[in-house]
Amino acid sequence: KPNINSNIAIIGVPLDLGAGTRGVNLGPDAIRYAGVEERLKNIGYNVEDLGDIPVNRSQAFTEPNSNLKNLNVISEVNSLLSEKVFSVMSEGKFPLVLGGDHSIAIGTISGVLKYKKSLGVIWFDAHGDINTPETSPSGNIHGMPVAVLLGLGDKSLTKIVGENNFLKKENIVYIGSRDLDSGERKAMKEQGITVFTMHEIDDMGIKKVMEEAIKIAGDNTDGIHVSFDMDALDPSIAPGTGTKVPGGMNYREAHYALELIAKSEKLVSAEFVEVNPLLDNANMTGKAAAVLVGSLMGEWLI
Ligand code: Z70
Ligand code: MN
Ligand code: MN
Ligand code: MN
Repeated sequence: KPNINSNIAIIGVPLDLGAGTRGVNLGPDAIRYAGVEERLKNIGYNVEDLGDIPVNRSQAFTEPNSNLKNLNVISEVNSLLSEKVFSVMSEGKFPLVLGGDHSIAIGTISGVLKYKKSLGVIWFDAHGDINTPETSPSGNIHGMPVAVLLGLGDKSLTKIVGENNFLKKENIVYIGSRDLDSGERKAMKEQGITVFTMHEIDDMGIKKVMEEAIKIAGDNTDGIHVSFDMDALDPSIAPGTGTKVPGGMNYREAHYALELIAKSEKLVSAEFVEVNPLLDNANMTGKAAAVLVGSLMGEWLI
């Protein structure tokens, strides 16, 4: 297997308060029941499941018309997650975070950034997740984590990342985009962020796209983090997600993309998010996530 940290710590984050649709809080268990821990052990990893970050739902839905819905609970969960990820990395372990809605990337990636100052991020998603409270059409914070990680947005979220700790715009790359808000397109253009939409995957092929993405995230950085939103996949193979967008990555493209990241030997952390068992078909999407984790960790590089 490729040279990836052989000690994995699984962290579940049963948070759905950043999404507009309920149910991704059930995602961590759906991926667990799909056998992710067994799979990793079979490849040869030492795996320990640290359980879930607590989510206090009694404080939720107090301001339904806010442009930062459930900000208080989401800030609290992400602060706890950030500390947990940092402590896991400090102990020499690989954090594998299971979501949950994509707002948890604020906690995961800020935690990794405390340990790896210059981090590259590969963001698989149909969406841009780079809205600010000013540009967001929904007020759903899962549409905002990239902005927060770059230092834009509400102070109570950017402070979790920390003033001198923000992600650098030249170190993030998107793959699979096909549903971007106009404010997001503007932000991406202004910041000069590399975006491989489905057009580039069709045009260049997934191999060439990944070679360039791995260069952007991996050259001159301390490692690569993979943030994988299950809606990057075509809804026909991942129906259990809240914001389905047709024309996504197919099964083999996704597996091959993650295998190339494994092969780069630069992977330091990962998260799989937006699995919604309430919208799924017999845990198809939870299983897809568990199998994709295997590919990312080098299951087929033998
Ligand atoms: C839209 C918004 C979104 C999912 C991200 C969608 C956000 N851009 N939805 N991931 N599943 O509300 O900001
Ligand atoms: Mn949404
Ligand atoms: Mn997302
Ligand atoms: Mn998405």
